Amino acid sequence: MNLPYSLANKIRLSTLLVLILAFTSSSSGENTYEDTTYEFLKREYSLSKPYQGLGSSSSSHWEFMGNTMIMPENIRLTPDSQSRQGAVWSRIPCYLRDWELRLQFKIHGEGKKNLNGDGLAIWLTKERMQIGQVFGNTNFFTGLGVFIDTYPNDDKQHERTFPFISAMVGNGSVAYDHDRDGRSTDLGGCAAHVRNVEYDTFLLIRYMKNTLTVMTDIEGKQEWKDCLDIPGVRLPQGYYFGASSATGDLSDNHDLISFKLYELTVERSPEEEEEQQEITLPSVDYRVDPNGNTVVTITLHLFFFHNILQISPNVCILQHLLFS
Ligand SMILES: *[C@@H]1O[C@H](CO)[C@@H](O)[C@H](O)[C@H]1NC(C)=O
Ligand SMILES: [Ca+2]
Repeated sequence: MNLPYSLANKIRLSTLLVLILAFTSSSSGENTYEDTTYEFLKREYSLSKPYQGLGSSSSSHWEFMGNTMIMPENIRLTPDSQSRQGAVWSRIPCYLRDWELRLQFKIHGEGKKNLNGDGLAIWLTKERMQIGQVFGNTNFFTGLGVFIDTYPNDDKQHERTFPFISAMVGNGSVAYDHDRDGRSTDLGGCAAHVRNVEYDTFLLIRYMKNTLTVMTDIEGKQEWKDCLDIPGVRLPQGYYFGASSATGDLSDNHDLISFKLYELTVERSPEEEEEQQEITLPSVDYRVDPNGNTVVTITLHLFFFHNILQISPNVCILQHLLFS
């Protein structure tokens, strides 16, 4: 090849960036994470069999509403019948800075593919215990919503496969557009075949140092697979965890099996401490372009760049590939 020197260099640099992204995205999550954090299960924010912390007495840590039924093996947010809505909400506001939620759920029903709905949502919001149009919760919410959307309402473009997992940060004045599956507000996501599967299905939501990470374990392989990773997510303290679900003309059983919240211990600089205090309204530093996610992708390149030095085996492979 007879490329001008600077162009060749540019190509080499972008190859490097692409490779860095490829290597780090497959391994950085677990590697850097396990070295720097400690996990503690927070029982007051968790739910597991036989769901004793869930009830209508004010001493219980969780409350339920709508069509929710507490069964021996799961919490059924909706049964497989039309126009049902159910939710569970923590009574205790969350003041944890860094946390990880591991959720076991099961979505199943009689309907054939894409003749089922509507899905399940996980929340960390200012509002709680309000029935509404967003998977059984109120619209114009303030905080984080992670959606397992099982029905394509806006399927004209066919560019997404459903079920589709996405996330949104609301500030109270932005609507989730249900008819468009939240496309104008989502921060990205992934297709996830979670419905009517034989094996156990899990979702992981991690909020650590203002980065929101969502992973799935839905293929029966006992391993986490990346779904989305968004830096610069700012969530105030004192919001409530919840899970909700709704059916419409189409339906499914939406079962919550466990909701386990872990506190993560992360070292912070005094500046980072101060920054956290100042957050009063949820926001995201980098908005996703509705036609693609270039903005976030570029940010991820830079975000991961300094981490590469910690992953020495990968650096050796990179050097081998680029300079041999
Ligand atoms: C809420 O978010 C929207 C969209 O990001 C933004 O246009 C609006 O200014 C925000 N509202 C406040 C009060 O910050
Ligand atoms: Ca939908």
